[in-house]
Amino acid sequence: MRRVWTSGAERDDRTGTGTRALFGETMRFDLSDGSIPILTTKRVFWKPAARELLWFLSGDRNIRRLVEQGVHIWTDWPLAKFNATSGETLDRDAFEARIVDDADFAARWGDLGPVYGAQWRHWPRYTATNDGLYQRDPSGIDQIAELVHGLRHNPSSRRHIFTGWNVAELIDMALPPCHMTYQYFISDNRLSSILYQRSCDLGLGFAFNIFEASLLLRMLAQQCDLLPGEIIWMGADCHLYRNHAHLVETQLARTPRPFPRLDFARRPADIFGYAIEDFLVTGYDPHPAIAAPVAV
Ligand code: DHF
Ligand code: TMP
Repeated sequence: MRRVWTSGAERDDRTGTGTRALFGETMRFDLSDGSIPILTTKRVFWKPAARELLWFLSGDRNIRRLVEQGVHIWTDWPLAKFNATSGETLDRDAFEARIVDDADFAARWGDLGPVYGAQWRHWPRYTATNDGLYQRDPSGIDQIAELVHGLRHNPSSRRHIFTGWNVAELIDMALPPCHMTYQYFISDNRLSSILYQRSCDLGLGFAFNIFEASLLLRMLAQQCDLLPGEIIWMGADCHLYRNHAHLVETQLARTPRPFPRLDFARRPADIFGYAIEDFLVTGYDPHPAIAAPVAV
């Protein structure tokens, strides 16, 4: 954050907010001691982040299940679309109440398009029919199930990858995936991962992204009887929004504390069987939370 803030290039951006950015940055975190990177220079609400990961893994693409659980992080994008195109105007609370109370309204306005969960679990596949046409297989390819199968049965593979970057469907997504490609590597019975993130909001999104990628690594390791290794985060456009000066300067003035540790309450039957109660985070003693506006 310090390097981006002091030496990043000033850039205009899609949201009109403006950023300072560096391109091509790497961070490495050693997870082998059971620690988990939840930032300590501000309180990170790790439960909403864990709920987001579980929502991705369920294959869902509608904000309704998130909103029902009190997770508001995806509401602003469908809300902006609603206010711009429906002829009605609602504030955030009223929009979320309609999403929860009215299933038809949620189906119409809460859908984000074929984002993360849809691609992770149901990447579209087309099969040839007898008349030489192609027909869409409605369930698609389950990249996560295939990943687990590959980690278990072909540990030395160099193809342990899943991605949300479905070029043909980007146009239908509320936002093209930011944390877009995950790759895994097994050595000495330890599972490591690289996350490639094309665009990173270091003030808000990053804290969620690095925690969720680490949590997923730990879940995969548990399911495949592996130990946790290292997580390597690779960010392309790494930026701080100009209106996050207060957040940045406050975080930079604080001294980081040790990361907490993560344990599991049980071992679920498969990678899709985890619930929020299974994640036991201990020793998390962060500095206070810092509110900051999200650029929509
Ligand atoms: N757009 C931008 N500009 N930045 C993002 O980080 C971002 N992230 C998205 C979608 N679009 C985005 C999805 N993930 C928050 C965190 C993650 C997230 C979206 C928003 C967020 O607002 N976090 C606040 C509040 C957390 C809470 O309410 O629980 C934070 O202080 O961490
Ligand atoms: P972009 O699509 O124009 O790159 O805008 C997406 C913004 O959201 C950008 O600031 C990066 C940020 N972001 C994250 O940092 N992490 C995330 O998980 C998501 C969804 C978005």
